Amino acid sequence: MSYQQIKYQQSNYQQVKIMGILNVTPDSFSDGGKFSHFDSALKQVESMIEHGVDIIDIGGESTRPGAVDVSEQDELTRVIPLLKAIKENFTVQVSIDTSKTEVMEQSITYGADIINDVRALQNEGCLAVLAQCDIPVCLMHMQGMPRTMQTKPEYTNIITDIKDFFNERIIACEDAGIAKSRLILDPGFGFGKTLEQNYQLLAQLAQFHSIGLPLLSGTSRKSMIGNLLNREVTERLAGSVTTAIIAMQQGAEIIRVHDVKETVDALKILQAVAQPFEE
Ligand code: 9MG
Repeated sequence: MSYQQIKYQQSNYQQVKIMGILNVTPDSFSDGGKFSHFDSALKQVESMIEHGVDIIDIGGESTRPGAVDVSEQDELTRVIPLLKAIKENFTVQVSIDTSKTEVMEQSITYGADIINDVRALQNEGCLAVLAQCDIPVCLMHMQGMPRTMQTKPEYTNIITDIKDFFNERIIACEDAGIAKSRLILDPGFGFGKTLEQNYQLLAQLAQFHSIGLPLLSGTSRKSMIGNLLNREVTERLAGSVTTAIIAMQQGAEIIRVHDVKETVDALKILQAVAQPFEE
């Protein structure tokens, strides 16, 4: 089903969850490292909760195009104290955006609710770590690696290529002892995709429902918005909310965003028009 074919979505959008982004890297691409300090990060969490966030996604490694690798120790230092503080002070769900086994292990120990891995558990040891617990895990598609992924992304058919990747990762998870029911799939907007490919993916996101797992969509403030609209990162709110709405209409269940308040407002409007009305 393509976006053009969707007239009235069956969903009433009650299942949609908003995931708020909390980057704790000095070079986080759209907040310029503003929340790299502990106290301001906690204030940001408080504000996102006030505005209706469901999940906070903490990331200690920048995955923006061209980003350099971060050491395990640096990532642990950025992520774990914050995870502990959120768990001590709030009841919100916390997702940890990491591809490192040690960060996954410690995060699980300190109460992480979801592991969000942009490398889809392909790093050595990750499958085994996740097999030892029972929390959900998001498997994201990426062509290449962050340093080089935008060089020349190529697909035979972007939808079927990504579906093949998901099916291969689902089998790898099941073989390692991770139940399929724990998995969330994410096509990875901006991760090894051209501008046109990103919009093709967004238009056809609903195609991935045939795999039978929840979908996560993350377009917030990305270049696919900035390059189409010719907008700097600080001017991408309208584009971010619009792409979030389209993802929800395509049935995505988790929407990863910077602008929680505005996205929650948009979701409430979708929910209101999805209510049955008397004729
Ligand atoms: C960490 N991160 C950055 N962008 C992302 C996206 O689109 N999806 C997921 N799951 N994680 C992302």
